[in-house]
Amino acid sequence: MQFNTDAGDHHPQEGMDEVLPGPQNPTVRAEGLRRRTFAIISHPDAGKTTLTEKFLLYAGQIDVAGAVRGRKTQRAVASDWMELERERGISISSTALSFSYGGHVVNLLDTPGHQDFSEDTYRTLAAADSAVMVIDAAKGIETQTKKLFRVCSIRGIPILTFINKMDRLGRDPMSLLSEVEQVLGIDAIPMNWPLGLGNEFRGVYNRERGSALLFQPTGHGSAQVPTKELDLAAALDGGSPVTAHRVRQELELLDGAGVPFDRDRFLAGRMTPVFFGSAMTNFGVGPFLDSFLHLAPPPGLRRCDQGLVPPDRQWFAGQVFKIQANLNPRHRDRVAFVRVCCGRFDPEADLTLARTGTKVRIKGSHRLFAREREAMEEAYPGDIIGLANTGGLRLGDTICEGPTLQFEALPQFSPECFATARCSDTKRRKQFTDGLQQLSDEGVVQVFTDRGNLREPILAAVGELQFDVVRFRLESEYGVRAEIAPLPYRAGAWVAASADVTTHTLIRSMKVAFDHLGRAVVLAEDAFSIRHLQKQVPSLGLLPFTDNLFAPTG
Ligand SMILES: Nc1nc2c(ncn2[C@@H]2O[C@H](COP(=O)(O)OP(=O)(O)OP(=O)(O)O)[C@@H](O)[C@H]2O)c(=O)[nH]1
Ligand SMILES: [Mg+2]
Repeated sequence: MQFNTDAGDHHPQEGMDEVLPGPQNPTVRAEGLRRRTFAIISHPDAGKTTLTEKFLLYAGQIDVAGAVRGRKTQRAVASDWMELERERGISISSTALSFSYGGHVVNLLDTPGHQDFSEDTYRTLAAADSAVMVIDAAKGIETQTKKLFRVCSIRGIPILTFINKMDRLGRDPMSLLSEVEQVLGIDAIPMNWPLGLGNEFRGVYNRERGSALLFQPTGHGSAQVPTKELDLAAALDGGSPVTAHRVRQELELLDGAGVPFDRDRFLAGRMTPVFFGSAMTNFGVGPFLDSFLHLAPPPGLRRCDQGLVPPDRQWFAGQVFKIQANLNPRHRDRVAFVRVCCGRFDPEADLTLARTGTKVRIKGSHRLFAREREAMEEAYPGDIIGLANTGGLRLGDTICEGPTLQFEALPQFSPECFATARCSDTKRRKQFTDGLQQLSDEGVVQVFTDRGNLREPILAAVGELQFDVVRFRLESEYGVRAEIAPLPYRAGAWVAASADVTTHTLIRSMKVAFDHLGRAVVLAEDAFSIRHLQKQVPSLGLLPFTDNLFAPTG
């Protein structure tokens, strides 16, 4: 997959940096300031879901944390709720968890790390005000981390770094810090420092407070760890002399380097505060959560087609960043996840869908906690609302009160994997079609029609694993067995509306298909063939599929 990471693409248009005029509301401002809305991101397997789970444990939201690759007797992970996720122990779809903690309303978004699901991760990042980047201490900065980091930095999303798995012998903490600085090109400021590594990891030293926290292991990290606060000398006394010597040297070196933490630089995405810990054993999770709430920004200005929208604007506006059906088997419905960008959300208010100018009727608004939900009668900037049964809403849509505005479009990636889908049971054709329509609305796959073979639609996805998700979800949610057979295409292009592609002889091995609006697309085995056809038959007006991280609204 290719990314357009050229920061030049993101230059705001003239006049786009002006803050929209209009009434502002002090209650909305105060409520917004209490919100912390963030995404947990990283390369696969760094421990995002484990850390999410432990945040919930420390925030008192769950009593016992389940292991990600859970044993049957343990409570299953709250955030990986999909059957397929539990089966494979990976996150497939992002999850929203809202809860109150320490006077804050926390909206946590756990994202999948695998690149086949990265479109979902990127859409979710568009709903976050900050990000927690999890790094596996043994692996350092991995490819997916780099890509995610770049998007955060282009979007100006502040990042906090959690170096995880310190309970295992990993890389040297100093070298991890310099890797963050070198590879990501920002200052990395350790807020705490590990006391011992691997088996000897016993606590962290808080550099700001000048005191150490020592942890005591508990069974499988399912409960909060008992913690003792000591001064450094006392904390080091209990461990090995070698560790004590090493820690003192490292702390001296860090103090000598003398780069202080600078909140403005952090908020501008040019500095990341770094925390060490182990999500599995809970070491360092509690202090990290507390520092996170203290450091992470509340909702800020959001860019729309008319300028920057302040969060405390009187009128509500929000954006759909995720759609998911069958979140919970008890309510087999379709939920649109809306991020409140400004104003107070009231389900009874007069709301407009900006794309069409039509009214939106709210049939159920919920606070989400993974697959669980509860009715939500009001929401403020930063909140994530789950709107049930919203057939008319699409990914990226803005709904608003007062004068119509539209938020920046969500990122879109070009599909690089294609396959045909066949319904094995002709009696369940309707469920097959409905299921595919839903998965297409969710952005899992795109569905094209092959007019020469109407029974076998063509699926297009960013990564192969999405086809497994389609097969699995068709069966578990729609009761349909589908056969999905790979096609050799790797690239595609839209055909200009006026051109009649069927009258042109296509290069061998290309295919014409049609999207849900009846627009023609050409599929080919590589991007080269598309470019060749573009040159040969310019009248087709081919528009190749591309990644679009910052598509203009509209
Ligand atoms: N030793 C050790 N293992 C950990 C720690 N945190 C997570 N793990 C393990 O790492 C594996 C991956 O953890 P997850 O939390 O599923 O990772 P993830 O980042 O959510 O993975 P994806 O969502 O699939 O990208 C699991 O086997 C965890 O038990 C840790 O602090 N120490
Ligand atoms: Mg996960």
